[in-house]
Amino acid sequence: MSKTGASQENLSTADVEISELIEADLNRQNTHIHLIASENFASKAVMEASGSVLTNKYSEGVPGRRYYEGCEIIDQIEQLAIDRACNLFNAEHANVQPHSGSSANMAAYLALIKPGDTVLGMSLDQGGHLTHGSPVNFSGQVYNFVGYGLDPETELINMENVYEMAIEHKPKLIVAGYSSYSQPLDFKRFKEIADEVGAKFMVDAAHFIGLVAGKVLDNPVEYADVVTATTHKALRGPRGGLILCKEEYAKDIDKYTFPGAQGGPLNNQIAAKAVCFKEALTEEFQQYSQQIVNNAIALSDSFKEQGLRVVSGGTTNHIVLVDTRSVDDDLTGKEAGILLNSIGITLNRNAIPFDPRSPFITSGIRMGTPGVTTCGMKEEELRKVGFFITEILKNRSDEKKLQNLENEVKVLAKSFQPYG
Ligand code: DSN
Repeated sequence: MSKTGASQENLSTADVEISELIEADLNRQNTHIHLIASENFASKAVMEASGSVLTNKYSEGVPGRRYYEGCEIIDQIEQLAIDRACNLFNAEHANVQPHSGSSANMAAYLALIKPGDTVLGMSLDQGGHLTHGSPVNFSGQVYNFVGYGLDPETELINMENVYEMAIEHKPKLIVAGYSSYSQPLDFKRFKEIADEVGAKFMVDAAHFIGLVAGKVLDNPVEYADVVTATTHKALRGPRGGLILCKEEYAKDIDKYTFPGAQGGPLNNQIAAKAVCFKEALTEEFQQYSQQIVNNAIALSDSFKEQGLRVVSGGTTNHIVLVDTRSVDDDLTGKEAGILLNSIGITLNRNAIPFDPRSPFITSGIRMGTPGVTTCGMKEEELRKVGFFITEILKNRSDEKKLQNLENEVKVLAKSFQPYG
């Protein structure tokens, strides 16, 4: 039995290379401090469902209306996942089939707008996501995206600016949501603006849906026509996507998920999503979600106390974005990320708003607290992590100091292993 709880009995003889590489990544997960904001550690129950025999079944269609025979059990599993998702998010309808957040966004766009339509979304370089109109993504090629960003002074979304852009560009759809923004979204105001210009309103909640499930952030389902999400970030489920919507969009969302954007659903992942929704319906999950935010605030405060600049002035969710130029002008996000990973702290380089460097180099590092919170870290540990990161970056030419810091990072990581 592997330490993951999944049997490697067959794999270790059938495919030694893959088996050993899985064990190697388990070791990496157990020996680093993980601060990638979009990652988390799924429970063994979730992983058992994900690694189950359900991977063998085709079930194109929706529960009760399939193109394949033999879906009686799959129907029950998918219906359970749908019912739990609706219950968890107080949604009128859920589609649990999207393979990813990008597939979910593709299906939502197909259901809500036509190719060539104008969409107002947050620019990638200001904190949005690739699927919010980046020219290298289908979204930017198929639709006419116009990007709103942050106020250069406050580094906050300026709703007056969103309003002016909506009046000017008359979008058919307004998208709220981010992959690196740490402040609240004013769903009510977004919806008012969408109504005034005759646009539909969609929220891409992939990053923060777990905090919505944990009742720490406002629920966008109350305001948006469609909410898309992933299940593997703060929600702590398997890799996958999810769409929640008002009943009037249910048929179109189902139709444009399959056959519009995808073929057969991944039934093993759908079962694992159902398990994750059950876990997220507990009081323990609400405490976990609150701890994620408390931990992010502690990390952000620790950076500020040590003189580093936290973008947007701090955090109110799970994300902390630091301007690496506040360590020194020459330090790039790329250099910082690579160095920190070599010492045992894994995070990602990230563009900061108005970043003069390219997206591959950047002037920022993005951190998130869902993973370390799953591992049991609290505010005290996050302040320590903030201290380690700052010291590593400030002393990056001092081999001796770096070696001492690496030893301290290892000790801390060992006490908070995801699968120890
Ligand atoms: N690329 C993911 C992230 O890291 O935020 C979102 O899809």
